[in-house]
Amino acid sequence: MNSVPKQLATFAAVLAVLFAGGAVAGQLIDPDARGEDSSMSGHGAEPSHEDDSHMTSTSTEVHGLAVADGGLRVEVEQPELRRGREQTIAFRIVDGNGDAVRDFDVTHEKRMHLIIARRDLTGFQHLHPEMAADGTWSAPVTVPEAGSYRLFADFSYRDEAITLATDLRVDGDADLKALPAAQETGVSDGGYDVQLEAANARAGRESELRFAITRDGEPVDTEPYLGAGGHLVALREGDLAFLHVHPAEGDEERGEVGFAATFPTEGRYRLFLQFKHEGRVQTVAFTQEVAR
Ligand SMILES: [Cu+2]
Repeated sequence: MNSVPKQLATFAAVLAVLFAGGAVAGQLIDPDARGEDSSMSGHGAEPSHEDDSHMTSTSTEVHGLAVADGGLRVEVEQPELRRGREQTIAFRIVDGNGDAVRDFDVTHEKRMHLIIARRDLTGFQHLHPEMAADGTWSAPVTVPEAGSYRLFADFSYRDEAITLATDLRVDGDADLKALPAAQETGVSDGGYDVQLEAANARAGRESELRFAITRDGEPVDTEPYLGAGGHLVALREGDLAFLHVHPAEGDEERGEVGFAATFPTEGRYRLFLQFKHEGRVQTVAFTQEVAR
């Protein structure tokens, strides 16, 4: 796996370009020049809005807000799930002709990363579905709590990182939670203590996020998970914009996992750190405040 660091570096560079470039590119790119979107929204013949400062952080640069992007679309077979029972979630990624895409690139050891999170940023799940010959992805899933959820299909196609998202509904009355206040310590679902260091997280520039992992006070050296020391998903409060980052290179202090993340805007984000130890994947969540 000699190529992994290079892949990560490339991926990080792509992210950095996508997010760091957002503020500038939003001013430069004609939002009507995006092919499908312009015809769908009926703006093709209208003057562009590139001088409107509100356009600087549109979904053009922020991932995971749209069911269709980059000429592709996500279609979920059954977006209504029953609470608390295992069922199959199935979806396809289709192109402009409605044909299922099947030749995905491998990123982080998988061709498809499926993330599910409730609108209040609880109920995070990270799954790796399997693809049938006809291009249908499916995975068993159990969602214990009712409510409105987002499904994120995160993948790479023809060397372009794409995150498509759509709604899922889980039956029953939802007990929606306020986002927890920012806190530097958390406990994973398997009982590992995690300390977050994220001094000076600022919008639009690279921020370093370091997680120190201990169990019973002893530093824990994580095992490789998806080709790295840990995996981090960040979702923005309010719209669940999706930021998918992997460890920065060359940190690897004992018991620590470090990430370089570029948050597109100020605001609050929910960070979902996953790491592997003793063969089990641990998940722990943090609220991160990002300043202007
Ligand atoms: Cu994944």
